[in-house]
Amino acid sequence: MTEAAPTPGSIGQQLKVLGAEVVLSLESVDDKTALEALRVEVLGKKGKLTKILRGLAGVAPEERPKIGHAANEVKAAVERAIEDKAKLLDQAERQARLDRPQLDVTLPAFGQPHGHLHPLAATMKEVCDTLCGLGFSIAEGPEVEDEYHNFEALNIPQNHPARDMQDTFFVDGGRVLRTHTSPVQIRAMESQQPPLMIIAPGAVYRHDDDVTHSPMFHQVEGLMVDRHVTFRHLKGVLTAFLHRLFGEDVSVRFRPSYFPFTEPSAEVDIACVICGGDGSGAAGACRVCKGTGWLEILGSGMVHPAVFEHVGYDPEVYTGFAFGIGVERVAMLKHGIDDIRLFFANDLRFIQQF
Ligand code: 2NL
Repeated sequence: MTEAAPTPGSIGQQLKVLGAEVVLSLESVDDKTALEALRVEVLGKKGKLTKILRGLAGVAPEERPKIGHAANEVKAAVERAIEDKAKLLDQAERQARLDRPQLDVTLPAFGQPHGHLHPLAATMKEVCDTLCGLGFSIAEGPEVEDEYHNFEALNIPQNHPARDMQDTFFVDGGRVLRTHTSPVQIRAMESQQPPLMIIAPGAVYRHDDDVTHSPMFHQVEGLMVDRHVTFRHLKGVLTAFLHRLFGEDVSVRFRPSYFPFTEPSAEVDIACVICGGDGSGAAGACRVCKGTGWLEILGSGMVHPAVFEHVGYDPEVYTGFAFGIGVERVAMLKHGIDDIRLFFANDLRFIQQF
């Protein structure tokens, strides 16, 4: 069967049908993508309109202008309809945006993230708060000291190894970075008479740098001076201090020791906070106390009479005890940290764990 030759009538009919189809299709188009697809389907190079107009070839030449005119009208009408629809879609989209719930600027803001104390600052505060609770007051002094207050007044003689270049940072003019906070206590005794019950917290400096030593670290020293202060006061106060800091159940022991500025001197141990004093860990000996069951936590002693002479206290009238505790060491033992440098690297992955 051969196809009937196209007639002007049938092409005109097809154009009309196409126009009606577009009007109908537009009703169900509800976004820009579908609209563009429809435009291409009708007006595109390979679209329905082009396909219909191919039939013009078989139409008598004198009839062609009429059909061409009709085709242009349909094309213009379709373009207009699509343009109108696009405008409608834009409008609807804007309205939808306006209808969406608005930002309520009266709502309360999100809270600011809270920081927290550095583990060293927290340990320092705990140590100082505990000692203040036992009656000590805080004293402060310079970090750059003269050799007299850092060494001489503490009965550390000129040729003592502690004064060595290897341990001490020397500044110009015979001054040093304080190697302990004892000079703060020397200055306190120089400026006031007993009774005295002070602690000296702060940064100190020693020429030392490895896993357990930092060139700058922190110390809290304590000093109690009055008539009739004895070694029993030292033992009682330091035991109470350690029980408050590490728990009332922790065992405390005093071992004989030596410091130039105290006589007699004692080092104080507590039962290991990690293994509880039995010396064993997951794989053999406890990592922290090395299997001894004990941790050295502070140094102490009765103030040497030569120190009292230097500050003008009569050693026949006054006695006193003193002690020193390392803040980094306490923090490391408490948290099981094995490298002191972690405290000073400012790596948030470390700091935020506390
Ligand atoms: C330690 C040892 C100690 C002192 C510090 C002191 C201060 C004065 C007079 C006498 Cl003004 N003594 N301080 C006494 C004994 C030990 O510290 O191992 N610290 C971490």
